[in-house]
Amino acid sequence: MKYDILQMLRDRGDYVSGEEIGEKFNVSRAAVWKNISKLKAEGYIINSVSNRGYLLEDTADVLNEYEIDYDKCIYREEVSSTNDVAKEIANIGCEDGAVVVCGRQIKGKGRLGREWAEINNDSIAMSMVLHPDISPMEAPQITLIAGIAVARALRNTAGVNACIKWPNDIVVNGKKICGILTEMNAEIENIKYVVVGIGVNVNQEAFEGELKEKATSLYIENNKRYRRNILIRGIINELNKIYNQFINENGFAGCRMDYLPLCINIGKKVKAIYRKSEVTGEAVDVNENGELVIKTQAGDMVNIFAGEVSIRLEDNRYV
Ligand code: BT5
Repeated sequence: MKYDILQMLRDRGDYVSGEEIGEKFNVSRAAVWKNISKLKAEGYIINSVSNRGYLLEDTADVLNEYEIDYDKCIYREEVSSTNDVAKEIANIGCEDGAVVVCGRQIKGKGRLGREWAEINNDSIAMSMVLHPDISPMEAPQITLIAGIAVARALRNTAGVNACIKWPNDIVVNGKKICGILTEMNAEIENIKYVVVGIGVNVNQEAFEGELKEKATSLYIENNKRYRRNILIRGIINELNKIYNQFINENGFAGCRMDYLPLCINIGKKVKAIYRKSEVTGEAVDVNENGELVIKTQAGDMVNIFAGEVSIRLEDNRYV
């Protein structure tokens, strides 16, 4: 009911009297008022003026399942990590493409036990559950295609020059705006499910500590606030599209041409660190398996399957 009233106010774009709303939904004016109060408690800004009724100020960045408008979305106000909630629902059994979104994330995870900064209704944490019929060896490719989806969604909805830093960072003007964490539940030959977790910096005005130098947000880039539900819908649409392409058109090989133009490593001097070994050279390709190909100074081609990659700057520093 409350969302029907919300839709009515949104469609009208002007004051609507409590009487008219009550008549439309066949409820008392007190019931209308109660529903309006619930909407206000969710964060919607609704002006009420006696004799005129209610007016929706449609500027609030409210996040809920109604706003995200995706039939396989689960919204939670607060979670430790959306990836953990997604794993819980995947363990019980859920559809391909189910998405968990939250308002606050208090124990966000990066790779290898690292942390993702706390989220407090100012940015996006979301996780999608997928059941790809691929080998566990190929699962890291899901991170790469998720990168394509996020970069495209940020370009289309916010107009930023989002690029992918292999394998899992989305960067704008050299700073990280999004990180992707792919986790899976698998047996040796067979994947039960994959969870793709995506964290996007949206409305943060500044970052503290080590993130000051490294991180950016859409607000910092464009000096403008964004509505998270629009970005989330954009990411879900792009992710579903590229995932279908991945499944139906030859895996990552069929998405590689979509990936390469977005990848900022290519042609740059890089240093790759995987476990304890280090390779330096020029990044020349991301091959059909999704591996970063580095040409060393000695002329050897080394394929990097996973790990950290830093890009060398003019002054010999790596970022
Ligand atoms: C990642 O790991 O970049 C993956 C981050 C995935 C976060 C999402 S949020 C939704 C879902 N639920 C989760 O619990 N996780 C996923 P990694 O490449 O290891 O990078 C982690 C590093 O990024 C940290 O050590 C920081 O240096 C940096 N970092 C942390 N928070 C950041 C932020 N908000 N913006 C930019 N950089 C950040």
